[in-house]
Amino acid sequence: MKPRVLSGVQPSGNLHIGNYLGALKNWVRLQHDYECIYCIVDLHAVTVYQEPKELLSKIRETAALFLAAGIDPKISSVIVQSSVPAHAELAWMLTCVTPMGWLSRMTQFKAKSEKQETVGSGLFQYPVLMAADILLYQAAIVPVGDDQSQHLELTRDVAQRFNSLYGDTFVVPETKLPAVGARVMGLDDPLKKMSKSEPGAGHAIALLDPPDVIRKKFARATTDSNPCVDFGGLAPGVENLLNIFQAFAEWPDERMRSHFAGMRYGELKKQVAEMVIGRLEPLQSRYREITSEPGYLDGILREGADRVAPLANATVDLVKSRMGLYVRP
Ligand code: ATP
Ligand code: LTN
Repeated sequence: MKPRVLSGVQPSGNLHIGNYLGALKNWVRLQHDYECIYCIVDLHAVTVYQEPKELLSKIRETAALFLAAGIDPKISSVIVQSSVPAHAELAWMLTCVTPMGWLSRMTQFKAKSEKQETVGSGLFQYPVLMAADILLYQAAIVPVGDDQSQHLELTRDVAQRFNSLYGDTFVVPETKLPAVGARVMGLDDPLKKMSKSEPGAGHAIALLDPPDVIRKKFARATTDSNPCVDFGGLAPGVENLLNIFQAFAEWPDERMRSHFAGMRYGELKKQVAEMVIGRLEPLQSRYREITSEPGYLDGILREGADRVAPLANATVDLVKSRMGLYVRP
């Protein structure tokens, strides 16, 4: 049996090249060597308010983008988190073994709760639900961007704590970060991670942005007051542009240096934009195909949920019996 991989993306806005380079691109590569489950984590998205009508269309859009990026539903399971109730069920049991102190150290909670007028307790519990997503399937590997490393450490701690309290139950998962593109920064502010929920029009390149919009956003990207690329002292904005290019082009460091050293920023921005446009073009045309076929997406999501539900239910029953809860005969 192949080891299992699980990962997820929130349907909380427009997916961007950070999501692609940090997560989706790696997911596609792992499909052939592992049994993969890729999840649209709608229950995570509602830890902050989402407009109901928009959320539903974002769930569908995110699923279509998974497929357009190259996730093959014949070999990988694509699921919507809330359609497999065992995620929420296991999350409750794990909540009971997770000390509040561990959760209050999470930097994402601190950052997100600062932006809210009232903070729902779901936002605090967010990493426990994420641990449940992973441990439910006994996943060995979790491919994510760098911002999720702390949540993954917590998942490992929760698994180990449960195993030591109740006996060996969970596989303790490993984090898998991409070599380049693990942390794509905002184009308007290269000190901030590119994020779906940042409002600025020039902040992120969405996967469905048309070529002209991509060119404009790169043309306006923040650099510094130098005229050209100097590898001896790269400004964060310039380093970010080079990283984006390298992650898409998959060029080695030496080629990057010899090609870009001394290049004027205007030309650098043009070349990065054309690289990104060229790489997104096949994804965008597959997206149009997928979304023009009525019923196709729902069929994939139903199949995915049907395929994984028995695995998920078996773990919930195992956890119940370990904890001494009643397991329905
Ligand atoms: P939100 O702003 O709603 O929190 P997000 O843009 O941070 O959204 P998530 O749904 O939280 O995106 O993340 C999905 C996946 O994309 C995760 O694996 C995450 O690590 C990765 N990811 C998100 N932003 C980046 C980024 N800027 N660079 C690299 N990877 C990223
Ligand atoms: N918290 C993650 C999304 C997420 C996830 C997961 C990632 C929810 N459940 C399980 C990997 C495995 C984020 O990207 N913000």
